Amino acid sequence: MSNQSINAHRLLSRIRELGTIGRDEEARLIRLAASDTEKLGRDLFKSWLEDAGLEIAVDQIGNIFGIWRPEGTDDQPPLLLGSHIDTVINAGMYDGCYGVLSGLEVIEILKAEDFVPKRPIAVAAFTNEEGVRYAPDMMGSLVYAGGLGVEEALGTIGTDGTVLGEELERIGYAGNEAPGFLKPHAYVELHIEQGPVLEREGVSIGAVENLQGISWQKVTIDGDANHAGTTPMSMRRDAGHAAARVITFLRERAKASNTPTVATVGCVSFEPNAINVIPSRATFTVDLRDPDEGRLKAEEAELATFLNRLAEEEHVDVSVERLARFEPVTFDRSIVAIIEKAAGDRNLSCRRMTSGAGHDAQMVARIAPSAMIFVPSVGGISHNPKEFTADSDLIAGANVLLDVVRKIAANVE
Ligand code: HGY
Ligand code: MN
Ligand code: MN
Repeated sequence: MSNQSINAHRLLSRIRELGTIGRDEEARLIRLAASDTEKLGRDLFKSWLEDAGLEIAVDQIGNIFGIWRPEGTDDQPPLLLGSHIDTVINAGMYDGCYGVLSGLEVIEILKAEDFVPKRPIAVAAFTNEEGVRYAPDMMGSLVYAGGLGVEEALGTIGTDGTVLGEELERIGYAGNEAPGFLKPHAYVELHIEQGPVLEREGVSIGAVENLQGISWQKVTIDGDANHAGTTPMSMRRDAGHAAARVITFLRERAKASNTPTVATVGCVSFEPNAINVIPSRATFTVDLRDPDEGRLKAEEAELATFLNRLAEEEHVDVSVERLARFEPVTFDRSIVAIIEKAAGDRNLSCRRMTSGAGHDAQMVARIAPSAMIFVPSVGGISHNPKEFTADSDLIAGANVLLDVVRKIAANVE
């Protein structure tokens, strides 16, 4: 067992410092991809990469890499660590940032001691993991893994009408490196669980062996605006009511199923959005997830059938736009085993698990053996300012990452 540990004070203070960047007047944390506030977070992360003496590279989709290339390792592909520093709206301060800053911390610790890796070690902050402003989510790592063309990604129109490529230019993170310029030997991502499992079972470390499939769609329902007072119920083409039926359909189906299927409608808007006008248009998003691809496909088909029936019954027009679709991913068994052993060597309880959330690791897994390490989320809360992980768990997770990196980087098999 290694007796070396990370510098807990440095890691925790960086997590807290980055957590102050991008707070609005109500102190809500909002660092949406390629926004002014995210630029400030990127600048801070880059300054820490510079302080650590790492080579810095930014690719054309704005992914930031800090690379440690010890003498004589250049003929080997790097071990890659990382996650993301963009956030959702009114976010917690650990989601993504914990993995990026722990990756940097591990590199700094190994660099400072006489550890000589057999390969370079790098840490990445991937662009637009959250997908809140520009869909799909995990976009930067998807482009990096060759799953989406960089020009197509840069041309993405945001929920605010901006163009991603122009925003990256504007904030100074439209890099020169071609996506995938740095092909990794392997990828390990440390992340908070964002769910209730580890805390409920009193387990310190999650060795994540797979990640569920994700289906994002935008649904637009068109009816007729009409007077709320004069229009008899039988004469209405009420887009708002039709949308409400879909939301209820999705929730009741997911709740009634005895499978891990989850369904969420996170965004809803009505037009003209006036108290005394029957909505002419309803626009909303549908997030469906399931660890089983067959079930996920079946849920999508059930929704499509319901929407057709709804159009008939409510005399409305329904259109659907695909925003994201990722199949379930299985991570690398040998890295999962290394994670389990590293946890055991530190006398930390550990269990294998599935990730309910999407992560950059699911994209990097397309081009290199990848796996994830989870630490507990208090109350299973995330994507919420109440998101919290105890310092002791944050430190334990980063120490497991340190040992996993030491193990993988010490060999060239
Ligand atoms: O949607 C997700 O699961 C991730 O937070 N982007
Ligand atoms: Mn995340
Ligand atoms: Mn997230």
